[in-house]
Amino acid sequence: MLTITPRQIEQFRSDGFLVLERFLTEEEVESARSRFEPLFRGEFDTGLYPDEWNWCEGRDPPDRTRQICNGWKSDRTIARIVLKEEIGRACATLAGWSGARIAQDNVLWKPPGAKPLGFHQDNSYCKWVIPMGFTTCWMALDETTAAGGTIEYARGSHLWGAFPKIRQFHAPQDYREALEQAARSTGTQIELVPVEVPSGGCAFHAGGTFHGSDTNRTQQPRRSLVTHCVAAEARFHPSELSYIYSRYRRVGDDTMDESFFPVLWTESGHRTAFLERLTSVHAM
Ligand SMILES: O=C(O)CCC(=O)C(=O)O
Repeated sequence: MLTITPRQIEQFRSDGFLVLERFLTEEEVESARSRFEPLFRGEFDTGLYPDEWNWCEGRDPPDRTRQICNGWKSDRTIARIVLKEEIGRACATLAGWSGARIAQDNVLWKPPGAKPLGFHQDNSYCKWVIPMGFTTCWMALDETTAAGGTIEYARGSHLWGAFPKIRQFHAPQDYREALEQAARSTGTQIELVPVEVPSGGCAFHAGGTFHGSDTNRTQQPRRSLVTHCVAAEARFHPSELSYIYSRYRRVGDDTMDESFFPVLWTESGHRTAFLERLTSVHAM
């Protein structure tokens, strides 16, 4: 069971992130890794497409970081990990929320030689939600190193203010461009922290924390799973749209349906009922 201490909360609030060496079990790591090849080939065990499928074998250049968003809808093994109650509890505790629901997951695969993901703030992609703001759990499925293109955080950058979406997310020429512009405009020094953890380790980050990742210059793949949470009571913004996620909004109703944005944990004991069935080992 993951316990977040008051000291870790304090560290998260001052740095904008918190790194934990151990989170997933070996069995969870192995089972998740075994789903990457089928998923990116388009073998979806629930029969449903994910919300975003940014890299497909045979369609996209091999030197790109491969990404699927909301893989939980397509694959029960991924669901079992990214929808963990502990993730919801930890994100809510760090953010100071009374509960957390998932807005989006990421299945990320950076093979040897694959190019960077540009530095960005997650919150610039969260305008469609009220209250606006992600808190994220990033999980390593391989041992991560700076040379292997692990995620990097700019310490304290969640306190710099809000910046727009970046020009190019996948394989930009200069992956630090937006970070450097933001630091210049606020007159701040950049302190980069690469997350180097064993497989099964994790890091939590605030929605305002600048992060990105460089080319994988090793011979090992770098695979990660990510859960982006919003507050459990979050609703759709009445006018700001996400061209993908606002499609789940019903006419005249701003509630976020738990079928698509399940509640992972609340302090009053609520967790979306279907998660137990979806994520039980027997359902796989
Ligand atoms: O793993 C990476 O390279 C970046 C992941 C990311 O952008 C995120 O977790 O929000």
